[in-house]
This record gives sequence, C-alpha cells and structure tokens, in this order.
Amino acid sequence: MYKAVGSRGSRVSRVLWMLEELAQPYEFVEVKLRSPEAYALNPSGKVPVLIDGELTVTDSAAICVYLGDKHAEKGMGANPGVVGRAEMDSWMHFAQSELEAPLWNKLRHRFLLPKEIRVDVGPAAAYDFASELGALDRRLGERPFALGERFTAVDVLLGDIGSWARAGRFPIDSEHINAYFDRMLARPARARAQANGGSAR
Ligand SMILES: N[C@@H](CCC(=O)N[C@@H](CS)C(=O)NCC(=O)O)C(=O)O
Repeated sequence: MYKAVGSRGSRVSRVLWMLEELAQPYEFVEVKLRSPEAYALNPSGKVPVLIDGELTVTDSAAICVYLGDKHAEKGMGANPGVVGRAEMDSWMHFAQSELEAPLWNKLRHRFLLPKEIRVDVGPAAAYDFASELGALDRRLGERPFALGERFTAVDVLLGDIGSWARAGRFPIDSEHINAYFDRMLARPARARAQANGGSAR
C-alpha cells in the first residue's frame, strides 16, 4: 500500500487526489514540516513524500507524474514517447515554477520564514500570478484538459494550485480559467482526498 506522507493543508493534497483518482489504496501518514520524521524521508525536510515499497519519492509534481505513469492504464500519465514526456514535463514545470511560485513566495513571507526577514511580497506575488494566469489561459486554449481530451496528473496539479490561489484570495478574473478550476475541483476523487486529510489550505 502507498504511504502518502505530509501535513494537513500541505501539497500532500495533490498526492491524495492522484491516489483517489487512480483508485489506489493508501495510508495518509501525518508528519510536521521539517520534523525529524520529515528529514528522515526528504533531505529538505519538506513534504509531501510518497513511499512505494522500497522507493521514496519527494516533490509533489514528481510524485504525481510517477503515479500517473505507473498506473498508465488509468490514462493519467504522459502521452507515449519522448514527445509525450516533453509535453508532460513542460506543463508540470510551468505549473510549479511559474504559476505556483508566487503563491508559495507569499505564503513563505506570511508564515514560514523567520519573522525578521519577512517582507510584504503581496503586490509582487499578485502581479506575477495574474501574469501566469494569462499564460495558463492561452496554453489551455479551447481544450478541456491540459493534455487535450483526457484528465491527467497535470490537471490535478493545476487544480490544486487553483484551489490554493482561491484560498489565498488571489484574484482570478478569467471566466475561462475559473470554469476550468471549477470543473477540476468538482471531481469526486478530490472530495474523497480532502475527507482523508488533503483538506484545502
Ligand atoms: N517542491 C516541493 C515543495 C515542498 C514544500 O515546500 N512543502 C512545504 C509544505 S507544502 C514544506 O514542507 N515546507 C516547509 C518549509 O518550507 O520550511 C513539492 O512540490 O513537494
């Protein structure tokens, strides 16, 4: 059985969501950020971490891709071949390095960094997020899901980021993006994941 390690309100939400979409049995193991238990599994002391038998995978995007590819028969992984891999990687890196980065930066300055080095990054974060939302809008175009006609690990990551943005009151002005987030966040597997520990931030 998979072990999904994380803390409530953390990025473990997307790992639990993936596991629910894939209908895989798992145990949610709660650990605190940067606790000895977290450092024992991840040199950075961060969560989430996925334990699959002897294998330990850190970093939420990598975990989602791993799960999607491992259970390819469920249709949530990359398209075949090196081109499919590039397409998946491009989306996942865009999602985390561009779209999620301003959300994370603001959260760190609000709650995580030592108090003496916190600054108000709110306006800059809102500016960057709005700009990346525009990029998301153009990238998605008219397709229902990031990779086209099927729901994949990319949509889990984007949906989870959308939920984080809404909880953090980042304005989302695009009707198109709001409709996309609404559709992703309404998936029953997400509700099950939330009930099992992946509750919203
Ligand atoms: N790239 C990592 C980031 C992991 C991460 O920063 N996790 C947060 C919780 S969501 C954490 O453990 N933060 C502790 C800290 O930054 O001190 C991922 O996507 O999993």
